[in-house]
Amino acid sequence: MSEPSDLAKLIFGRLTWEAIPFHEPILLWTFVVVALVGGVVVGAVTKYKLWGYLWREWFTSIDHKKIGIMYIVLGLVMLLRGFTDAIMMRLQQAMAFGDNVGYLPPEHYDQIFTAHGVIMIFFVAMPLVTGFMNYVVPLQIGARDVAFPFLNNFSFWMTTSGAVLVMMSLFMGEFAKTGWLAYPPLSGIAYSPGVGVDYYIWSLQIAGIGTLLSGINLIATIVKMRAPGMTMMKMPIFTWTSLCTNVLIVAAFPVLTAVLALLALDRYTGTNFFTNDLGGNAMMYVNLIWIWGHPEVYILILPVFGIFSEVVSTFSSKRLFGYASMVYATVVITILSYLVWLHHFFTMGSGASVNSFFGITTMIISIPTGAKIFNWLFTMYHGRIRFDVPMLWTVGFMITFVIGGMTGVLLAVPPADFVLHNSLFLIAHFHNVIIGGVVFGLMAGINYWFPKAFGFRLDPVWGKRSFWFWLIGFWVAFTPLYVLGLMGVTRRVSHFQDSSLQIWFQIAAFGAVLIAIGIVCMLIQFYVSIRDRHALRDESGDPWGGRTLEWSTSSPPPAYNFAFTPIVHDNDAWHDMKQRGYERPLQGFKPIHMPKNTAAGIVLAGLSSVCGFALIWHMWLLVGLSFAAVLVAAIVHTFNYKRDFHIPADEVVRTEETRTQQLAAVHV
Ligand SMILES: [Cu+2]
Repeated sequence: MSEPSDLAKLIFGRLTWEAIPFHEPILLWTFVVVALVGGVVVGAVTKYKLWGYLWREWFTSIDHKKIGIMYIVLGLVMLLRGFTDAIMMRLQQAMAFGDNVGYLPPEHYDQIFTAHGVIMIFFVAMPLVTGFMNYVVPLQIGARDVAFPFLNNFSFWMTTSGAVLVMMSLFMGEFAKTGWLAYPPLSGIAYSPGVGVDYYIWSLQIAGIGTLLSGINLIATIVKMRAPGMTMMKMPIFTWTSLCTNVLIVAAFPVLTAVLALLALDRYTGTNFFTNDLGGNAMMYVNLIWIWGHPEVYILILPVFGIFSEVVSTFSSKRLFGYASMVYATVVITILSYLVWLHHFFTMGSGASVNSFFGITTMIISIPTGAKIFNWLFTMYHGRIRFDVPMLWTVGFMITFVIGGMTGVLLAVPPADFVLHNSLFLIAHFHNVIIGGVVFGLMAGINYWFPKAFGFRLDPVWGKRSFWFWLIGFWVAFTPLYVLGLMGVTRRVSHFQDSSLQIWFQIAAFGAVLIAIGIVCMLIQFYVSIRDRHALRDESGDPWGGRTLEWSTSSPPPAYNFAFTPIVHDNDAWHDMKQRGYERPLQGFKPIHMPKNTAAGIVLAGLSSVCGFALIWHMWLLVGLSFAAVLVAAIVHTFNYKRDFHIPADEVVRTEETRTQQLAAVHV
C-alpha cells in the first residue's frame, strides 16, 4: 500500500477504507439494521411531508418545552443503543466459559462495555434529566421560558452532536477500549494509538459544553425568573433539586473539560501529564476525573429525588412531609458530593488517614439521603395513596435504592473496598442505585408529566407491565453479580475458566432479557397511548390532582406558558390556588415577546461535530475550515438575534378565558 501524498494526508488524515469494519460481521449487520430503520423513518417523514414542520417547529425551536421533549427523545433513543450493549455483554459472559470463547472477541467486548458506560451516563441519563429540568422548571416557577432560549437550543444540539459522534464510531474506526472513564496510561497514545479514545474525548468535550451551558441557563432561570411571591423556601422541591444539580454541573463539568483537554494534549502534542514516564502521573487523571465523576452521579440522582417528592405528595394527596428538611438534605448532599471522590480508588494506597476521611464523608452522605426516604414515607403515612404508574415506580425505587445505598455504605469501608474494588459487586452496586434510582425516577417522571406535555395520559396497563418487568428483571440480573463479586469475580472480563460460575451469569442474562421486555412494554405503551389518545385525553390539564404550578396551565401549555404571571403564596402554589377556588390571575397582563426560532443552534453544533470528527481523524485542513466556520456562524448569529415576535394581547386573553371556563366546567 503506497504512502499517501502530503495533500492527501492534509485532507484525509488517517481516514482510509480500512476504517470501515467490513471484516466485522456483527458491525456489518448492525449497519444494515440501522440503515433499514433509518430508511423507514426518513421515508415516513418524507412521505408525510414532515421535514418542514420538524425544522420550523422543533429543530429550530427555542421553546423550553419542545427542547425538553427533544432531550427526552434523544435519551430514549440512546437507551436502546446502550441497552443493546448491555444485552451483548450479558450474552457473552453467559456463554464464554472454558473452550467456548463466546461470540465477541476481547477488543470488541472492551469497546462495548466502554460505549455502554459512556452512552448510559452522557447520552441517556444526562439528556433525560436535562430534558425534565428544561420542560418542568419554567412551568413550576411561573416563567414564560428559560433565561437564554437560544442558548438552550444550542446546548441541546451540542449534546446531540456528541451522541452522533459516538454512534459514528460504530461504523467508522472504533470506540475506546478503556472503560467509561478512559484511565491513562491505557488511554494514552502509547497503548491506544487508534481513534477510539479520540472519539471518546471529542464527543464528550462537545456534549460537555452543551451540558455546562444548560447548567448556567437553568441556574439563571431559577434565581431570576420566579413568579412574585415564590421565595426560595416556596420553590417546589423539583425546582430546588434542579437548582442544586445545576450548581453541581457548573462546578464539576469544567473539571471534565480540563482533564480531557490534558489527555488530548498528551495524545496530540506529546505532553506528559498522565504518561508513565517523564514526570507524568496517571493518578492525577484518576483524581480529576472522579472530582467530576462523583458529583456527576448526584447530578443524575438529585433531579430524580425531586421527581419522587412531587409524585409522592401528589399520589398521597398530602403536602410533602418535612419540606424544609428536604431542602436542607438536598443542599447538604450537594456539598458532600464534592467531598467523597476518592472512594472510587481507596486502593490507590493513599494511606489510612486519607481513606478514612473519604470513607467517613461517603457514609455521612447516606444520612441526608435517608432523611429523604423517611420524608417520603411520612408523606405516604395516612395519605390517600393512589398506585398509579408513577407511584409504582416510586415505591419500586424506595425498596431498590435503599438496598443499593446499603451496599454503597459497605463499599465506603476502605478494608471492605480493598476486597470488592473493581469486582462485580461494585458493578451490581452502582447499577442498583442508577437503575433503581435514576432510571426508575425518570420512568416515574415520564408517566407523571406526559399528560401535561401532550394532553393525554400514557396507557396504564402497559405502563404497569413495563414497571414489573423492569423491577423483577433488575433483581434477577444484578443479584447474581453481587454474589459473583463476593466470590471475587472482577469486572470487564469477557471469558472465564471456572465453569461453576456460569450458572450465575446465565441467571443474570435471563434478568437482562426481562428488562428488555420491560423496555419493549414501554415502547408498546407509547404506541397504544398515541393510538388511544382520545380515550386517554385529559381536559383538565391536571389529571393527577397536582400541587405545583405546572398543573395550572392547559395541557399542552400555550407557547408562552403563562399569560398572566401567577402570584404565589405557598410551595404547593397550584394546590393553594385550588383551595382558594381556582383563583388564577387574570389581570396585570405583560406583553409577550419571545425570540424567534433560529437555525443558528443546529448549524453551530453541526459545524462543531464536523470539527470534532476532523480532529479525531487528523484531517487538519477540515479542522481549520470547520473551526473558522463555527466562528463566522457565531458572529453572524449575533447580528440577527435581535428579531423577536409578540403575541397579541387579545389572543392571549381569549385563550385564558377559555382555560378558565375549561377549569370551571371540569371542577363544577
Ligand atoms: Cu462516588
